Order: sequence, then C-alpha cells, then structure tokens
Amino acid sequence: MVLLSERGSRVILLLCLLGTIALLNGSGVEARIRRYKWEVKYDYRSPDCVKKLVITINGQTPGPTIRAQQNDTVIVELTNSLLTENVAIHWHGIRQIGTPWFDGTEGVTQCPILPGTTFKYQFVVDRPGTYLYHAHYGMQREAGLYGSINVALPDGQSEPFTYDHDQNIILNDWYHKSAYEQAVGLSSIPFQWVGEPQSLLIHGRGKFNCSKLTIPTLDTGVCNTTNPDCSPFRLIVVPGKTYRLRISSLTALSALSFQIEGHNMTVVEADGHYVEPFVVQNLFIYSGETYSVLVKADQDPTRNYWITSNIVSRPASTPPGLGIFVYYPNHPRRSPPTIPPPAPVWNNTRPRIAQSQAIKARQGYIHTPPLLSDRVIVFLNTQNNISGLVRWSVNNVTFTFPHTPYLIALKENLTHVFDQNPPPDGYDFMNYDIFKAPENKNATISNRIYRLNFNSTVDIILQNANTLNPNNSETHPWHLHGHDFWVLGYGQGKFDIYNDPKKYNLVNPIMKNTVPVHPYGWTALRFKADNPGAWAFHCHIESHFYMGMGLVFAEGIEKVGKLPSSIMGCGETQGLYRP
Ligand SMILES: *[C@@H]1O[C@H](CO)[C@@H](O)[C@H](O)[C@H]1NC(C)=O
Ligand SMILES: *[C@@H]1O[C@H](CO)[C@@H](O)[C@H](O)[C@H]1NC(C)=O
Ligand SMILES: *[C@@H]1O[C@H](CO)[C@@H](O)[C@H](O)[C@H]1NC(C)=O
Ligand SMILES: *[C@@H]1O[C@H](CO)[C@@H](O)[C@H](O)[C@H]1NC(C)=O
Ligand SMILES: *[C@@H]1O[C@H](CO)[C@@H](O)[C@H](O)[C@H]1NC(C)=O
Ligand SMILES: *[C@@H]1O[C@H](CO)[C@@H](O)[C@H](O)[C@H]1NC(C)=O
Ligand SMILES: *[C@@H]1O[C@H](CO)[C@@H](O)[C@H](O)[C@H]1NC(C)=O
Ligand SMILES: *[C@@H]1O[C@H](CO)[C@@H](O)[C@H](O)[C@H]1NC(C)=O
Ligand SMILES: *[C@@H]1O[C@H](CO)[C@@H](O)[C@H](O)[C@H]1NC(C)=O
Ligand SMILES: *[C@@H]1O[C@H](CO)[C@@H](O)[C@H](O)[C@H]1NC(C)=O
Ligand SMILES: *[C@@H]1O[C@H](CO)[C@@H](O)[C@H](O)[C@H]1NC(C)=O
Ligand SMILES: [Cu+2]
Repeated sequence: MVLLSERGSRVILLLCLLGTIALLNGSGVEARIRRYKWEVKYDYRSPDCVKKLVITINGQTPGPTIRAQQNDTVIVELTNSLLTENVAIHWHGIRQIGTPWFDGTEGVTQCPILPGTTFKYQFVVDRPGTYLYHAHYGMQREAGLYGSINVALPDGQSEPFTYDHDQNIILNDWYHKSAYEQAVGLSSIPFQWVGEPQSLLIHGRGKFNCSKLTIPTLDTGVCNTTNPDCSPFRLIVVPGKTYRLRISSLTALSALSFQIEGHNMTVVEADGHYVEPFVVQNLFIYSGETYSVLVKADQDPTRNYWITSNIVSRPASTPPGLGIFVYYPNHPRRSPPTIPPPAPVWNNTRPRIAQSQAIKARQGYIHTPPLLSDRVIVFLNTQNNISGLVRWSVNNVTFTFPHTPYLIALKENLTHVFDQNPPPDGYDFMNYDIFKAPENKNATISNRIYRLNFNSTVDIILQNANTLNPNNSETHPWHLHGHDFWVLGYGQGKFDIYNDPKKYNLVNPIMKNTVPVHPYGWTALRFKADNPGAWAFHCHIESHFYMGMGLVFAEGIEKVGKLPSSIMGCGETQGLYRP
C-alpha cells in the first residue's frame, strides 16, 4: 500500500486499521498504528526558483506530515532510492523510549540505510505536540529531507487553548551548493566556509533574484521566477478566526526572526510542551526548535499582510523569506500594499535573550525538576584551528564518529572501536578568557563519550566563547536526543559555578529538546538520564556539527533490549545478528 497523499493515507489507515490492529493500552484508550511507506530519492526542484537536486519523500519536500495521536505507534517503511547515497532519518523530539535503535542518528544508533534497501522505523509517539523529522547523516538534511510530526491529544482530551485552524510552517535556509560541496569545503585546508544561505524558505518556498545568479548559464530554465515550486507560501485566513501556527526551524545555519505584519502572536507551545502564554510581535527561532503560536485574523480584512523570516545573529545579506497572510476573500496573489516589516538588528542580543527567558512552563502543566543534580558538566564551546583544519570543540574535544555506531559497540562490548577514556567534565575556568580568540588554537579530535549513571540527574552548562575571529561569538542551538531537559537559566559572560545556580528557575522551567546558547553567554539545563541508549547532544547548525560541535551520552546500556539486525551492517557490526 503506497500512500501518496497525507489526506489519502489517513483515510486509508482508518479503513484498514480500525478493528484490525487497534491496540488497547493500560488506560483503555485505543492506540493506533500509523503506517507510512516512503520512497526517498533525488528530484529536480526549484524551492527558491533556482533548479537544484533536492531529496524528496514520495516526491515532496518538505516531506509528508506524520499525523498521529498520543501513544500511537508510527511505522515508516523507508525505501532508499537515492541510487548512490546512504540515508538515515531522525525523529526529532521523539524520545524513543524502549526503541533507542530507531532514533535514526547514523553513527550513533544505526548504520546508514543503503541504496536499494528498505528500512522499517517503528516507534511510539508518547506525548502530544509538534515535532520534526529530518535526515541525520552527514549534511544530508540540507538537501531537503525533512518534515513535521504532529501528535494530537487522545480523543476526548483538549488543549489548554482554542483555535479554529491548525497549520504547520517549517522555516529553512537554502543553499545553491550541494551538501557535498559544502562538506568538502569545511574539511579542506585551506578552509572554505559555506557562507550565508542564498535564500530563506517559508514552508519550502523562497524567491531568489534571478539576475543575481553569479554563474552564467545557457539553460534559461535554471532560474525561473514563474516556476510554481517557488510561488510564495500563502496562508488564507477568515476574518475573526484564530490560527494555531506550528512554526519550526530546520535551518542549516541561520537563527531567524519570524513575523506576521501587523499581527501579534501568542506563544503557547515549545518543543512539545505548553508554554505560559506570552505575546510577541516577532518570534526568534533557532534550528531544531518548534513553537505553536496563536494568531487572530483581527486586522483590516480588505488587504493582505506579509509573513517574513529574517536572519539574526549573523551579518547576512540574504534577503528575507516572504509569504503572504491572505484575508479571505481577497485574491491570494494580491501583494500587500506595504513593504515587508524590517528585520530586527542582527547583533542586538537583548530581545533574543528576553524571549528565551520568557518561555516558562504553563500553569497546570509544570513538571517540577529534581531539586538537586548528581553531576554538573560544563561544556565550553570553542572554535579551533587544528593544523589548518577549522573545527568546533567542546571542552577542547572535537567530535568525530567511529566507524561502528555507538549503540551497537556499547551493547556488544566492542571496546576497541572507540576511545574508552572519558572526555572532560569542564575546562580551565580560571584561565580561559571567553572574550578572546583561543590563545592556543589547537584541540583534540576524539570519539570519546560521556557515560551517565542510569537514572542520575545531570546538569549541563553550555558556555559560549569567542570564535577564532576577534570580537565574535555565535549563537548555537543545542539539541539533545532521547530526552527533554529543563531549561534552568540563561546568563551573560562566564558562568559562575558558585553563584549562578542560586538563580536557577526550579519553579516553572520549560522542558525542551533544543535550546540556544547566546553569544558570550551560558545556558543551564537539567535532565534525568533515564532512557537506556546512546544519545547525541549537538549543535543543530549543520556545518557546526559536521565540524565537531557535538558529543554522545550513554546510559543504562545493560537495560537496552535486543538490537534489531536491520541497524547493523557497517564497521565491525557486519557479522552481528545475521538472520
Ligand atoms: C500512554 O502510554 C503511557 C505508558 O504506557 C500511559 O501511562 C498513558 O496513560 C497513556 N496515555 C494515553 C492517553 O493513552
Ligand atoms: C535583482 O538584482 C538586480 C541586480 O543586482 C537588481 O538590480 C534588482 O533590483 C533586484 N531585484 C529585486 C526585486 O530585488
Ligand atoms: C518558467 O516556468 C514556467 C512555468 O512553469 C514555464 O511556463 C516557462 O516556460 C518557464 N520558462 C523558461 C525560460 O523555462
Ligand atoms: C501587539 O502587542 C503590542 C505590545 O503588547 C501592542 O502595543 C500592540 O498594540 C499589539 N498589536 C496588535 C495588532 O494587537
Ligand atoms: C552591530 O553591528 C553594526 C554593523 O553591522 C555595528 O555598527 C554595531 O556597532 C554593532 N552593535 C553592537 C551592539 O555590537
Ligand atoms: C595539536 O595537538 C595534537 C594533539 O595534542 C598534536 O599532535 C599536534 O601536533 C598539535 N598541533 C599543533 C600545530 O600544535
Ligand atoms: C589556521 O591555521 C593555519 C596555520 O596552521 C593558518 O594558515 C590558517 O590561516 C588558519 N585558518 C583560519 C581560518 O584561521
Ligand atoms: C557485555 O558485557 C556485559 C558486562 O560485562 C555482559 O553482561 C554482556 O553479556 C556482554 N555482552 C556481550 C554481547 O558480550
Ligand atoms: C587543547 O588541546 C590542545 C591539543 O592537545 C592543547 O595544545 C591545548 O593546550 C588545549 N587547550 C586548552 C584550552 O585546554
Ligand atoms: C529511577 O528514579 C525514579 C525516581 O525518580 C524511581 O522511581 C525509579 O525506581 C528509578 N529507577 C531505577 C531503575 O533506578
Ligand atoms: C574588540 O572589542 C574591544 C572591547 O571589547 C575593543 O577594544 C577592540 O577594539 C575590539 N576589536 C575589534 C577588532 O573590533
Ligand atoms: Cu553551533
């Protein structure tokens, strides 16, 4: 059964699953199986009017939305039709409790899926909310392999807010160079930076100015502003109605500001958790984050309004991403009579920090964190130059993958496949000047991992610092697999390990899976190491992770069940569990 359209798949599933594979769980609520068949392949597409090879799922980019209810089982049978390229898909925000082997992180939880083969992902979506999926292999996400996961509450339960319509909006940035060309540049000596993106996409659509194409071409179809792929994203709204926009970012590099001209937005959800509502005119959003905002169509209905996304935190010249907020029954093609609202000043960090600090758990939905932690790990984020190779490091360690995925190596006691020594829990707090480029630019390249005691409470302090360039510090969105963490606080400058913990929010901290560390600042997190498996924790900027800005936690490996043979096949795993 190949399900091509989302709508079609829901209908077919209801028809063929009701009564046959409906599972009753402990609470007597019916949990269903949501089955998807995906073919992943390259297609020519023009998301920003420039023709490029793009990875699609059943012909779509962004891919089909997975729609499920809490506690449903999602099965995705993925056929890799990329011909000469491996693939792996990560289910971003889904904790994979009991199925750590289906996290989809190549090199950590599975071997890559080979061309011509079909891999079956199967996992439970145990919490309602807005999540994502995307490629997690090399820099493959940038090629367009991504989409949304919407998990609804069980029948009969309702959200703590109301709305008339629900709409996903995935924000992205877009490069004309292939992910391969970028990856090779990042690994070259001399270093070739990927640069700023050419376009910003709103739900897969942007508009490049064709007369700016630098490579002359005889093929006039290469940049075609009338290609339907790049007609702007339009949201048609009915006056007086309220819209829930599930806004997420999967940018390769950019931190964004999202805005709907003339309309405020009420933030109600972040990374699958209800937020104590607060109003913004523009939403700052970092790669890997998801938010729900409520917008009321309560402005002058005789005209249309701009939807914009703009880059912040970097001095980019990328033009804004533009969509149109169309008041029914105005013509959807009618451009707003105004110029798009201006972008926030790129280097003004104050409103960004203020928004981060405003995100608190909603009253009635607070998960109180453990009041004490068992272990505190401070992660100093630096940029390094290792004999000409420009890399990012955490506590002076630049992450590199072993050839055998960690989960398999740990479960099978393959101790020789990666360095068994623990990486450092901190750095030289006294002598390291976070406001200057590192004095010694060298660092260690390593595949060491952090082993956490099962069920222990761990505090993570992300400490930002200066890059290799004078007076420069960047924003890094850190994403944790397999867990949500409590966000205990943000601060400016160097973290004070004696006094700053006294200011932690232990009353109503939001839980998230992705969080920014702001320039020259720190961010404090707490989580419980209660999910047996091996889990990546990394900067969600594609090029930064590729340049070593990440690490792996392992916990409760003895509690991990029998690994499926489908995740094997690479490195030293070839002989394991062959049928
Ligand atoms: C979802 O599953 C969990 C664990 O099995 C259970 O505790 C919970 O009650 C279930 N929730 C619903 C809405 O079925
Ligand atoms: C497109 O680029 C050309 C050349 O730089 C410029 O003259 C023109 O104003 C641009 N058009 C738009 C719509 O920005
Ligand atoms: C541009 O795209 C439109 C719509 O797809 C098509 O009709 C037109 O022929 C294309 N122009 C060129 C130069 O390819
Ligand atoms: C948006 O919020 C701001 C600040 O709270 C307020 O001044 C403004 O009037 C609001 N705008 C709309 C359109 O509601
Ligand atoms: C922000 O950047 C501009 C240049 O784009 C510079 O003139 C200004 O001083 C910077 N402001 C801060 C607060 O760093
Ligand atoms: C950098 O450190 C590594 C490992 O300690 C060492 O082998 C290498 O020689 C150092 N490079 C430079 C340029 O100091
Ligand atoms: C990195 O260091 C090398 C010397 O080892 C130097 O030639 C190169 O310019 C440096 N690269 C950057 C981006 O700082
Ligand atoms: C790995 O080591 C653990 C602890 O020493 C042991 O219990 C387990 O059986 C070993 N697993 C394999 C596959 O050898
Ligand atoms: C980082 O590691 C390199 C290579 O081992 C070493 O030379 C350097 O002193 C270390 N830097 C810090 C800040 O620890
Ligand atoms: C983990 O901790 C919880 C309390 O936070 C406790 O109820 C549970 O029994 C612990 N599990 C194990 C395996 O230690
Ligand atoms: C960097 O900032 C310091 C003060 O914070 C200033 O004295 C210095 O001139 C700046 N350097 C550059 C290259 O902008
Ligand atoms: Cu980063």
